[in-house]
Amino acid sequence: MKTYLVTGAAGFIGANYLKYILAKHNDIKVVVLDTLTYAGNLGTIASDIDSERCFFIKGDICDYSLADRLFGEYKFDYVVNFAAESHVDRSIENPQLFLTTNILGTQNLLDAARRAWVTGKDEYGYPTWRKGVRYHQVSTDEVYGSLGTEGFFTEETPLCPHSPYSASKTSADLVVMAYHDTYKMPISITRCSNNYGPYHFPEKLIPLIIKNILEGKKLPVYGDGSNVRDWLYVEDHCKAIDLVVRLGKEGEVYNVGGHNEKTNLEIVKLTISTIHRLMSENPNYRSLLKKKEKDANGEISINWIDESLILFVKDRLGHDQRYAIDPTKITDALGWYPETKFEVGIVKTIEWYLANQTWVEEVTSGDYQKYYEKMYGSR
Ligand code: NAD
Ligand code: TDX
Repeated sequence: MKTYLVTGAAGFIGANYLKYILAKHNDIKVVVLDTLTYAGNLGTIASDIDSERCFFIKGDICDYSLADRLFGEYKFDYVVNFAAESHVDRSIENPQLFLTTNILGTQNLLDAARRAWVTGKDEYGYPTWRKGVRYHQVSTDEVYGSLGTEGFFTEETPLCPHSPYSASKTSADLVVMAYHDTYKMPISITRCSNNYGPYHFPEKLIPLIIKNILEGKKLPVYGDGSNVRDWLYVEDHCKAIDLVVRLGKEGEVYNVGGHNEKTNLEIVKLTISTIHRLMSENPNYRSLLKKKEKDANGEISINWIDESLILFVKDRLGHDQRYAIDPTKITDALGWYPETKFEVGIVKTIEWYLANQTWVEEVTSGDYQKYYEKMYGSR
């Protein structure tokens, strides 16, 4: 029986990971630590929490005494750190929060793990570690910076972050590696490309576009929409983390990506046409639209759901042009590959949002409206 500390599991990827490992492994216990920022929603994982296999603790990864108390109480074998401030645009507005959570929060967890897991010293003065423990850091392809039209990020690509968000994630990776090099701490790191799927907070491109279409709003595309992201279905990312935590080599970095490059404009156009198609095939979905004008058949009209909704807006400061991952290492070492084809994953994702509007309303009822006004005005 392994006991996990999973931080940030009330957010997008952490929640998907929590659901995945609880379904996949019967013989595990999981403690979720999440401070429930605007991006964390307890409702997302409420049905996963019980008093036998999955426990929830509301708290900050930067809290020193809380981390010590949890390590003492639960005797964790694995720490999987998802907790972070994750939105690039917000990092441009408030870098300090990103540096505090993403760097110092990581260091605090590493130190708590170190205090709990070190058993003694070897003949050279290096700490010795409890058998079978692992600290895993969930990182991002953004640490590598930006690509031109050619090439892919490998694990050897030099780190060259540009935004305050990616600089904070890079710093955290360096601290994690430093603990491996200095203390021989058993760690691993995964660096993944852009995820999409259920429970994605609607400040990020795909869920924001879906939400805006349903509300009849314009679809903001930064700059000329030519920036490229390498999209991966979130469950494939969760599978990769599960493999690396259990079977990946200590001290190693693994890149995780979908070989699925799309420009932002392609993503927005595909989302428009998919919603249009789903609403043509299933008119019941049209009741989700805020605009209730009728078409010639007396149905709620979807004639306006087209590319005229796209609005090119001011570019993101320091906007990285292209991300693309080479996942050869994790495929060769652990047999991982992106199982969900994008054409399938994007339809599944849009259908999930159409079926889960209550979740969207729940997570966007607080700070979201203020944030949206500030970022995009009242469009
Ligand atoms: P998210 O913003 O949806 O969720 C972050 C979670 O962390 C939330 O539940 C939030 O409440 C929690 N949190 C924030 N600060 C905390 C603190 N101080 N203490 C405890 N909990 C705290 O993020 P996400 O998109 O699910 O990303 C999860 C991780 O994966 C992040 O580390 C991110 O850098 C990384 N990542 C994300 C993507 C992506 O496409 N979203 C891609 C690669 C890597
Ligand atoms: O309204 C928008 N219009 C737009 O054109 C938004 C929100 C985004 N964009 C563009 C910016 C990016 O080029 O779409 C692309 C994707 O943007 P985001 O969804 O904000 O993701 P990105 O900045 O690429 O970062 C994501 O992937 C890597 C996650 O948020 C990070 O946490 C992860 O590390």
